Amino acid sequence: METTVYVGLGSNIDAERHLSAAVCRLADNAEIASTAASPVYRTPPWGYREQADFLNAVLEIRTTLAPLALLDTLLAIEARERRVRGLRYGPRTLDLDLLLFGDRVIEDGRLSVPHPRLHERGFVLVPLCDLAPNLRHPVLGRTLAELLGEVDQGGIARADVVLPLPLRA
Ligand code: GSY
Repeated sequence: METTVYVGLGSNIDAERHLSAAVCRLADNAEIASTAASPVYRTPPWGYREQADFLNAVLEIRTTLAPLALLDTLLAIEARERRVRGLRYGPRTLDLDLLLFGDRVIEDGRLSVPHPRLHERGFVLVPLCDLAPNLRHPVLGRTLAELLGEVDQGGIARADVVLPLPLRA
């Protein structure tokens, strides 16, 4: 069974290269298909402010992978892009966040879906709403467009970056 999943991408170290690499690596996976991508946004850092702006985007994928198998796939892609888990909110080559997995609510030791901070972050909601503004948050029951109306979107702007899509028809 295929599930529609939304994955957040973020980077503030050689960001264009790492986001593009993430899209290509996902395309290499036979269990991930039919992908759409949001525009890429330049966003001010959230949390620790003394660092470079991020590039953020969201991918819509369809997958036959189970949630934890998809999580492992995302972690493996982060690792290939030399992601080092240092300062909690510090600079990073690549962050791949599993935002929504169909309408599933998952609380596993390793994985919380919907992503627990999805509804607080403009850098997630702006690109997510480009793809699915009318989707309802499975826990909060509000549409993503409604949630976007309540967050700070200051400093978020379209970046002149195009991700290497489409992946696979
Ligand atoms: O959680 C993703 C990593 N991250 C980001 C990000 O992707 N974008 C912005 N703007 N700020 C961030 N802070 C962290 S941590």
